[in-house]
Amino acid sequence: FKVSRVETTPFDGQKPGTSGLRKKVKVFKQPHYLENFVQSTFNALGADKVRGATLVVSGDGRYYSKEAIQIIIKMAAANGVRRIWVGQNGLLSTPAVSAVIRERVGHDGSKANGAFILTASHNPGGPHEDFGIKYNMENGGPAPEGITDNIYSNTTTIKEYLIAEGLPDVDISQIGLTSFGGPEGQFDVDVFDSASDYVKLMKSIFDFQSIKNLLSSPKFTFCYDALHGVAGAYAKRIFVEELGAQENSLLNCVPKEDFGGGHPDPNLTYAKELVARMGLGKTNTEQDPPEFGAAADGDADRNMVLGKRFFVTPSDSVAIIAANAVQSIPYFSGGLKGVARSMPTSAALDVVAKNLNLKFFEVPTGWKFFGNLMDAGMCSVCGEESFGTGSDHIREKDGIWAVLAWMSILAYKNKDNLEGDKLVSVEDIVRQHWATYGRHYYTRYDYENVDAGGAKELMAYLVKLQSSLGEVNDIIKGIRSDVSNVVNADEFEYKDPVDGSISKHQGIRYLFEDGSRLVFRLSGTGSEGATIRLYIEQYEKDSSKIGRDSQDALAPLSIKNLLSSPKFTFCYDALHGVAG
Ligand code: VG1
Ligand code: CO
Repeated sequence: FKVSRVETTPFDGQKPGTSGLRKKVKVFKQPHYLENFVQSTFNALGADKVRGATLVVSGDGRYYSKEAIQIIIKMAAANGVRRIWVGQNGLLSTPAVSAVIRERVGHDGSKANGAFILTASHNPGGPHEDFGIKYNMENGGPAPEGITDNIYSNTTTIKEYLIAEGLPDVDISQIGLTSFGGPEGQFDVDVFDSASDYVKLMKSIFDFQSIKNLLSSPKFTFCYDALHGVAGAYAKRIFVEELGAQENSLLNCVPKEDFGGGHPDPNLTYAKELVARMGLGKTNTEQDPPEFGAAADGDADRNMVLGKRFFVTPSDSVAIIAANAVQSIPYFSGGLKGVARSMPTSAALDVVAKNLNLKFFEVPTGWKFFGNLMDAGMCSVCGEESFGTGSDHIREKDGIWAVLAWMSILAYKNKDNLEGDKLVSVEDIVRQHWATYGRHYYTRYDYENVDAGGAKELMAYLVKLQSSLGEVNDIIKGIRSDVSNVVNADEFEYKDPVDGSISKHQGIRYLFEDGSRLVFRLSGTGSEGATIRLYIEQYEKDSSKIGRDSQDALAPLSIKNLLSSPKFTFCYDALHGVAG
C-alpha cells in the first residue's frame, strides 16, 4: 500500500468526555469525522510511540463498528503502526481489551501498546443512536486527561490525516494473521478469538471449581442478562462452558448491532426482563425467582447484581466485595493493597476500609483515575455508584469479574452448606453487611437530555448557593426539621497522589453534619444536550433503622420535597425555546 495524505478541516465538539468521544452515528458518519479524531489521537501520542506499535482495535459490536475498524486499520498502517490486533468480528468487551493489552502475546512475541475501543457503552446503538471511540494506554487503562486534552486540542487545528491507499479491507470474521507490505515494511492484522485471553485471566483470579460446585447445587439458580451487548460473547464461554450453568440461565446473550433496540444499561429501569425474572418491579408475577441475577451494559464493563427479589446498590456491592475478597477470591488471598471509590459513590466502602485498616482513596468520576493508584500498587478493589466495579487485574471496570466475585462470595459463604436446607442468599449477605458496618441509603436521579445552557446555569446557581449555607439550611429546615445541618459545601477537586495532577470542578457537594450528602454533576457520557445527575446519600448506624426502603429513607432530601415547600419558590424562563 501507499500512504496518502488527505486534507481536512476541524469539527467542533470532538472533546472526549468521561470515557471517550460519544456522538450519534450520523455525526460519526460525516466524511473525515472519525478520521480527524483518530489522527488527532496518533498526533497526541507522538510519532515515536505510534511507529512500530502494536494496537488493539475492537469494541462492543455496535452499529458502525465494522466500517470504523477498517478505517482505523488503514490509518494505523499509514501512520507506521506495525500490527493491529482485532477480536473476531470486531468484538472485545472493554475489560477484555484491557486484559488483551496487558496479557496477550502475539505470534511473534509482540505485546500491545494501546487500543482504540469502539463503544458508547451503555448508550443505545443503531443507525439513529450512538457510536463512540476511546483510546487506552499501555497499562490497559483509559488515556489520562493530559492525553485526552491533547487529542482535543489537535482536533481543533487538524489539517490532514494519513490513510493507506491500496490496502484491501481485512476479513475480521476469520481468525488468522494477514500481512501486507507498506512503504516502511511489513504491516500485520491479527484477528483472534475474543474470549480466550479474558477467560484465561478470570481462571487465574477465581477458584472456578468452588463456583462450579455452587452452580451445580439444585438450590442455586442463576440468570444473566447481557442486554444484547458484547458480554454475551463471554457469558456463554464462562458461565455455561466453564462453570456449568444451564444454557437457559442466559438472557439476551447474542450480541447485536442495535442491542435489540434496547438501552444496554444494567439498572432497574432498563434491564426490565431480568428485573421481572428476579421477582422485582411493579408488574412482576414471577413465582420462583433465581437466587442470583446479574446484567451487563453494552461493552460489559458495568454490572448489576440482584438477589431473589432483592437489589444490591453498586455502592454496597463494592464495599461487600472488598470486605469479603481476601477469604473468597484466591487473587486477593495475600490481602488488599487499598480500596477506592468515585466521589459520588456512597461511603459504604469507607467504613469497610476503616474497619479493615485499608488504604482508601476518593477519586473523580470515571475509571481513568483508579489506574494511577493501581499502577503504583496502592489499590486492589474499586468501584463507582454507576454499576462499575473492578480490581487491579486490569485497568477498566469489569462486569463479568464482578459477577464472578459475587459468585465466589456466595460459594464461600455456602461452602459447607450446599446440602443444607437453605442457602445463604445475596440478601442475607447484604443485610449481614449492613448490620456490621451500618447502611448507606443511596439513590441517584438522572435528568436526561435537558437543555445544555439551562443545565450550566443551574450548576452555576448551585455553586453560588454554596456561599450562603444559612439560606440552604433554612430551605431544608422548612421542609423537614429532622434532617441534620449542611455544614460544608464545595466543588470536588482531586489531586492525584501519584503524579500530582489536579482535576477541578468534579461535582458540587453539599455535606451534612451526619455524613449525608447531596451531590450534583453534569454527565460526561451523553451525546446530545445535557444530563444532570443528583446523588443522595444518608448514613444509618442504628441497626433498627437499616431495613427501610431507600426511597422512603431518603425522601427528606429529595427535590420533590424541596419544591413542595411553601418556602421554596422557583422561576424558570424557557425564552419560548424548546426547553418549555
Ligand atoms: C458515567 C458514570 C461514570 C462512569 C462513566 C463511564 O459517567 O457516571 O461513573 O465511569 O459513565 O461508564 P457520566 O459522566 O455520564 O456521569 V461506561 O460503562 O459508559 O464506559
Ligand atoms: Co460501559
